[in-house]
Amino acid sequence: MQNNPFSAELVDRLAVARRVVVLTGAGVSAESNIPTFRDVGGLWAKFRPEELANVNAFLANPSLVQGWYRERKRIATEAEPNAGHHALAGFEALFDDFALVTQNVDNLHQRAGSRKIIELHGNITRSYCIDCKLKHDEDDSRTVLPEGHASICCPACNGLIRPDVVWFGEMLPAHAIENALLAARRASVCLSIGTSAVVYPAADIPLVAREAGAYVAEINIEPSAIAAMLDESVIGSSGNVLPVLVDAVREARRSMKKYAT
Ligand code: BV8
Ligand code: ZN
Repeated sequence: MQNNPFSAELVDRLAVARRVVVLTGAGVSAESNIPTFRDVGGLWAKFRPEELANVNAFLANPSLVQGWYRERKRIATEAEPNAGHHALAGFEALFDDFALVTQNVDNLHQRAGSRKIIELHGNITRSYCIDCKLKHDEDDSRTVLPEGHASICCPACNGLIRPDVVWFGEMLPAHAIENALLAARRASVCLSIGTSAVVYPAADIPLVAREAGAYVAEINIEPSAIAAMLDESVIGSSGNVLPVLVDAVREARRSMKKYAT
């Protein structure tokens, strides 16, 4: 095996696996020029999480938080999925039972064609009214900016519009975390890709998978907070490593078939 950053064991395990769970974080979108959260120059560089990504900050200064998300939504919409997103979209077809559990809200996995996605922290392309829960599309011409208000309000009840993302201190959507943990418990291989693994309960996913007997590898440009608890730490960027890993698994399956006949 040429000098791949990942082990032959990881390829072999993926080649025979039927159930795979993948957890992704902001690092997967870094090569699409979407700033990560905690890397130098990341989203939190200007603001701290407690300043923006929580409901109290939103209620205290709705136009600041709405503006921050509007800017992030613009960046995400203008960005393109990268080779790592596309490799993961191709990956799901290789397994009977595959779950792409993402912390990312940028919609790039969806745009790359992944279908078996579990959105742990929501999706920045969706918004809703905090009072009547009416779904809101930013381009909605009925959007009202009441006189003297700098924040976007609901055309139906004048309530504040918020992004459909999970803020700190908020529960994750019950179906999302339940399905993610189910997938982790039954997986034979788990990949944790582009996440610092500091946010919970998302960071539990690889640990639950390992606890249940899965082989767990992370792909990151540097070891994450949980690297020492995993079976393998692959150092490399997801846009480079993932296409090579998917090809290696396909190749391993081809040779297994050849020798099986
Ligand atoms: C909750 C959405 C019940 C909004 C986000 C247990 C223990 C400790 C703390 C807690 C706990 N349970 C709850 C908490 C509190 C809190 C928490 O985890 N705090 C942390 C900071 C300590 N969790 C919560 O509040 C969660 N809610 O549990 O409810 C509850 C409530 C109150 C009290 C108890 C229980 C809700 C968490 C969700 C918060 N929302 N985002 C938005 O996007 O604005 S979190 C935010 O961080 C994003 O979703 C992001 O995805 C997530 C994780 O960050 P990463 O994706 O990992 O990104 P990061 O920049 O950190 O790392 C990037 C990585 O990529 C790096 O490792 C880098 O090396 C790597 N990388 C860079 N380039 C590349 C690369 N890798 C590969 N290739 C590259 N090219
Ligand atoms: Zn409303």
